[in-house]
Amino acid sequence: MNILNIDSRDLARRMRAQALQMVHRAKASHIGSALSICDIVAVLYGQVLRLDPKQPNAPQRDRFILSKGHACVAVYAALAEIGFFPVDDLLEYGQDHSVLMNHISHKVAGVEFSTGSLGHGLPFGTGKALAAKRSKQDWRTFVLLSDGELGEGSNWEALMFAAHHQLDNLVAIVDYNKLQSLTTVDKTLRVEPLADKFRAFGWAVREVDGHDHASMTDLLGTAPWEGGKPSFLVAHTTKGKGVSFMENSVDWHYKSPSPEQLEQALKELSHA
Ligand SMILES: Cc1ncc(C[n+]2csc(CCOP(=O)(O)OP(=O)(O)O)c2C)c(N)n1
Repeated sequence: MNILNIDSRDLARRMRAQALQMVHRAKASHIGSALSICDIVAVLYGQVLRLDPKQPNAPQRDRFILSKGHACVAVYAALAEIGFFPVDDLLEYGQDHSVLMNHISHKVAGVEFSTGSLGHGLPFGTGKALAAKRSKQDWRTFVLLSDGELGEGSNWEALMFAAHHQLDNLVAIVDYNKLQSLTTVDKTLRVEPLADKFRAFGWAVREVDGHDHASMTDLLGTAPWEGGKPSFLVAHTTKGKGVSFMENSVDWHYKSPSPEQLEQALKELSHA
């Protein structure tokens, strides 16, 4: 099974434009959360994951789980842009009876697991990684978490479990944008010292700029970094990345762009 080898920067640009239009059309929330992860998701789908859009359920595919399911438009856009389903279907996002629901749904081709209630992706991914080991399969599992999500205790059970079972076929990434829904992670429930915590739990840990495609391609493409240990990538990101008036602002956790704001955002992206 192949890596698609798609230009991830170009993919991320297309994903951002699609995500903005989807959220605007559906009058939905979470555009800041989606823009935060477009670069990470584009690197994964373009340069790292082994998959085939023509065979979404191929047994040898790598598994990707978006645990911060509220940011689903980034993943729906990526899946459509690389051919899992027609790009025109994105217009149905958030409409009545559409499978493209406002939190990620496994009814969509290419999606492994439905999330939205935070704290479920890593425990599920850990089970997947254990199943691959036990059945002697070489596919890998990647889980993308948010920083505020780490307040859910279920993650810390999974962190212990994965290290105990030496799941070096598991890669977790935290989208470390330092913001939650209404204020900073620091003011809500402090997670620092984050990298040291993961290390103390027995994981191999690396830190990266979560908008630097070359560094992320290198790191994610070469995991596991330490034999017998699961890998944790702390990706430092900006919530709302790519649209000046959305960057680093909690407003865009819930707000949906007006027609004028959409136009302005798309103009900025086209000049990026
Ligand atoms: C178990 C659970 N509690 C509360 C929520 C409501 N909720 C949605 S997003 C969010 C936090 C957003 O911050 P973060 O997790 O850091 O993600 P970001 O959007 O900043 O990437 C919360 C509390 C939820 N989805 N699941």
